[in-house]
Amino acid sequence: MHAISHDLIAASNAPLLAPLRSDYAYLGEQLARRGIDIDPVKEQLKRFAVALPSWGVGTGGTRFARFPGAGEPRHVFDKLQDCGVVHQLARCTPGISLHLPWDHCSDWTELRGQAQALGLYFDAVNSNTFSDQKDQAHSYKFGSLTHTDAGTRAQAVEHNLRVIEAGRALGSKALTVWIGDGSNFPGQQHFRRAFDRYLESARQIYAALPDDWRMFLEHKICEPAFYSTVIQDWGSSYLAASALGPKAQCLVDLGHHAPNINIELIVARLIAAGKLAGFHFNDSKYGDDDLDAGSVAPYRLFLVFNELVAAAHEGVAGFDPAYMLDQSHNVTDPIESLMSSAAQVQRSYAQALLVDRTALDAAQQANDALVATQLLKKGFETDVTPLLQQARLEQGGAIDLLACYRASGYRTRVAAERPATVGGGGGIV
Ligand code: PSV
Ligand code: MN
Repeated sequence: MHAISHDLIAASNAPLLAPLRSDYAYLGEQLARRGIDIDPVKEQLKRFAVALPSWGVGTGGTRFARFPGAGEPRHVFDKLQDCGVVHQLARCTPGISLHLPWDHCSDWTELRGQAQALGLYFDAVNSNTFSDQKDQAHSYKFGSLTHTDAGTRAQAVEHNLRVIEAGRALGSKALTVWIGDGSNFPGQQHFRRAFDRYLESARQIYAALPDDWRMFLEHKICEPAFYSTVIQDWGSSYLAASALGPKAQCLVDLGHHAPNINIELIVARLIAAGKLAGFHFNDSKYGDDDLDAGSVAPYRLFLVFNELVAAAHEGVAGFDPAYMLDQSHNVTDPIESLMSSAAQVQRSYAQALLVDRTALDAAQQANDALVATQLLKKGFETDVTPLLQQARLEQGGAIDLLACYRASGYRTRVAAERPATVGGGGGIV
């Protein structure tokens, strides 16, 4: 069932075992000097999981072009198989987040069974009302849940209800709603009325949530609407989530903010308000670039995790964020990007776990800015690679993700079975 043989993983790990043993022991020694026991940190890392976006295993694109890679997944079962490879080697990505109707499937039970056989489960389900589907009665060109036309809004609500149904069959526990609704011209949209229409639609979706589900509201400052969006920032998201009720929370996609915004501060605010749903991890230089997590600004990712670890450490009530990657892979093999991004997110978590919280509290209390900031740097600058590798090894994963994956020849193998899709229409999705 598993796409990569255990023998191959073992063969790839074999020459790295002795060096890892000594690197892990040395890191253990260094941490012990800081009063940190390495093994419990490793156990925490083993419990860490970040979900994979089903759309992330296909090559992305830009509005200019898409350059498809070899052996791209043809349907949701192929996507599952690729996600299975990522998890087999990285051992921290057991959840998959589907997007409907992109991942349409006629038999959810079969899909669920297939996922289980690969050791995977279904994380939050996402509803797509930002593009038109074949045969749909009303167009989303001018919006979906907030459209001026009641029939279009009803169609978008109905779609979300169907996504919840699919999610129930799959065992998901959350619905993520991101809408592209907004405007391209000043004056095009009545801001307050559009937000009211959003609430009216969202309430109907909220009412259909099973008791043990959450609804994740994802904000985004712009794109595809470039003048205004209805749920443009965490403030709008928070207002909506508060109006809806306790099951509604705010999802933070790292690429969906104004440049230079202090994301970790937003995260802290949402935690304090009990409204942090979770994350879509990716990285950016300019806008919603959807680059690999931590590839541009790893310190920012660490600072986000610093807030998360602090909240867990302080036992903030109800704190239970969902972690997911949301990236677009234009020039890399998506499996390689997803594996390394998952490890990067896990790395930030590990670094944040190493921050001396007692000393940080004291430095903050004493207004010792330099010591406080150095305490964070100490966590960030610790090379936690042996910790990540040892955690993966003990769970049956690969010490060197990239080398093992490339040695497996997986991409070449599936390329023979999956004909390349023709590149044509652009469009980042
Ligand atoms: C929108 O940019 C977004 O971040 C949302 O999460 C979508 O569901 C996803 O990307 C895919 O387009
Ligand atoms: Mn997103």
